[in-house]
Amino acid sequence: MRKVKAITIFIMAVWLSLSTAQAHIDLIKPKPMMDGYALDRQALKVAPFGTPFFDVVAAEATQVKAGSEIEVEIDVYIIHPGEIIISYTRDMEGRDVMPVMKIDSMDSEVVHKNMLHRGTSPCPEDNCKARRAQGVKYKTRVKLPDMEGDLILVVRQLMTDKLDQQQDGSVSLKRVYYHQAAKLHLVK
Ligand SMILES: [Cu+2]
Repeated sequence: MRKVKAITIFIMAVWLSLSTAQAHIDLIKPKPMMDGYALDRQALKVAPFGTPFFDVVAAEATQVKAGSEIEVEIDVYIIHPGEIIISYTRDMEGRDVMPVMKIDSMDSEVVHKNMLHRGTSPCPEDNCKARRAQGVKYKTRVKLPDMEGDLILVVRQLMTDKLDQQQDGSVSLKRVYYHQAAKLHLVK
């Protein structure tokens, strides 16, 4: 187990040093496990939580009422055309919310598991061109599942201008995502 973890961390370190794209969102509410500028703004590239080198199991959780509706607020500091998706998992490794990395064609729907919300990314002044922005907020309310215990709320930005058409017609989604997550503790 130890060896596997060491190898995973090594792969992540190499991967982080090679990737050039930086994070674009910052979850304001609820409080995220890792902020949107963490690790030189590289952290959010790492699926499913955007928390490399971070102990999700030991992380502090925000207490909320099971089955209640909470407000989610995201600061979008780099604009891209696309979507904001909010989902959840009870698996501290998030295996059931891993993103899809390939679709059959540009028309294929990107499916997300355990989804609580799906909306269009904000485009100030109807301009979705990729650019820096200030004070652009994405706010929504989501209804949490009616269950007790720890839950990870996952916020995902999907950038549709980063879809890569492949030779065979399929589309790679390797460059389209940012992830950020908050740990919640649900009580009755
Ligand atoms: Cu960008």
